[in-house]
Amino acid sequence: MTKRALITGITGQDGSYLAELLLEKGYEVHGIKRRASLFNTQRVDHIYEDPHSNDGRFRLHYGDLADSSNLTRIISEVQPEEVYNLGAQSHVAVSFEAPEYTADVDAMGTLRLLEAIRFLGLERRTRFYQASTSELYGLVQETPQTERTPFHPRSPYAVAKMYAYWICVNYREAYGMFACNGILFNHESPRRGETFVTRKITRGLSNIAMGLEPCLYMGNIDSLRDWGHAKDYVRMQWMMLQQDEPEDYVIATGVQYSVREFITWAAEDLGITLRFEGTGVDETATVVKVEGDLAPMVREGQVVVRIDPRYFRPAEVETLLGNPAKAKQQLGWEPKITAREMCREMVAMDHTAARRHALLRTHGLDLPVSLEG
Ligand code: NDP
Ligand code: GDR
Repeated sequence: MTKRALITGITGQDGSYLAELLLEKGYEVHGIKRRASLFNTQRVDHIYEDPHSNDGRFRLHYGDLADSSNLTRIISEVQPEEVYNLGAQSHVAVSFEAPEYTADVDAMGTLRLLEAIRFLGLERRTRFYQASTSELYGLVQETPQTERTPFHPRSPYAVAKMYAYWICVNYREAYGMFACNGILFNHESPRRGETFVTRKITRGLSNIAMGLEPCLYMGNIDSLRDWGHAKDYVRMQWMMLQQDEPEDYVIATGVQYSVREFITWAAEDLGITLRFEGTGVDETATVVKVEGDLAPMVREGQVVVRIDPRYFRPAEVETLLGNPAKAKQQLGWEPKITAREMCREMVAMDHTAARRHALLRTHGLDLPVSLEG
């Protein structure tokens, strides 16, 4: 029998990869998309099928995690065997600007979904995946972090996600729901949102390489992160819901790099060698060598990275490093793509886009370029 899955956040990075994976596995995939004034389905357009055709296994429903009657109606209509709650205001820096909205969507939104499942009498039938996060560890209590490391959230986003984590555990304990938390460390891809640090770097340096922007402005480049590839991580989201017992798992690579290292890699992939100089807000990265033909508009001596304190956060998570031993031992999960390989893939895509843009510009067809982050 065809299994039905419902994905919140299907238009996001993870939602799009998870939808592809579930379709490959033969699922009927339903997703919740928000109404927006512009199209926001670019990441899933390639798998969108005509909703009028009877065998279309991919369906989108308008909805919002802030709207419980809408969530209840969709779950009632779809009767999903699996719900993946990936929808969230997922930007940590933005959560300091919009803390109440972030709490409403990330914390209460999770409760609304769980309650809808319970209200409809599906709590023993519908399995639930919650997109938990390494941000829960915040001010880290031990390194590397495991499923047993205490939490100390450092942003309105992380605090909201902490509520979501515990309400998920609570519904498992109180109502016997098959509800799991995936405590996922940072994961990226060419589909990563443009204001997260890795994508900001690969896109920004690619634009600089093609002369579309003069300089990349960054926040805290000493931050250390455990970066994996989103494709590897969505596989684990599905695996968690196929087990006999619901449990929580840390998903990470177990390797850590700094934001500065990631900048160096992306530059390298464009044939640019950088020298970092100065400290704190005065730190810069200057070009010392350009090789190959990927960065025709870059010159030796050009400053391509500067620090802008606007991107510092009121409270920073300085270091994160996960220990994925439980996922490896119990589920046989291991990441296949390294952070270095992922950076190369992201640069390749962003460089192609920048080259196309530069070509349009030479023909007088210009598009705005934004390096906001
Ligand atoms: P994205 O920001 O790429 O996607 C977020 C998704 O949530 C988008 O589809 C967005 O819709 C949707 N969304 C936002 N607000 C609402 C709302 N009010 N109602 C319904 N949907 C909403 O995130 P990722 O794909 O990177 O992450 C997926 C989940 O995993 C998130 O919950 C995130 O917090 C969590 N996570 C992510 C990690 C990572 O490194 N990527 C690590 C750990 C956890 P729209 O397209 O319209 O904006
Ligand atoms: P993070 O990801 O906050 O870890 O949350 P992000 O890529 O935004 O930041 C990582 C680190 O880089 C530093 N940084 C900058 N970040 C951004 N966005 N822009 C900059 O210019 C910049 N300069 C330095 C940050 O300060 C930070 O230390 C992501 C999200 O996907 C969450 O939803 C998810 O839960 C966690 O990863 C795990």
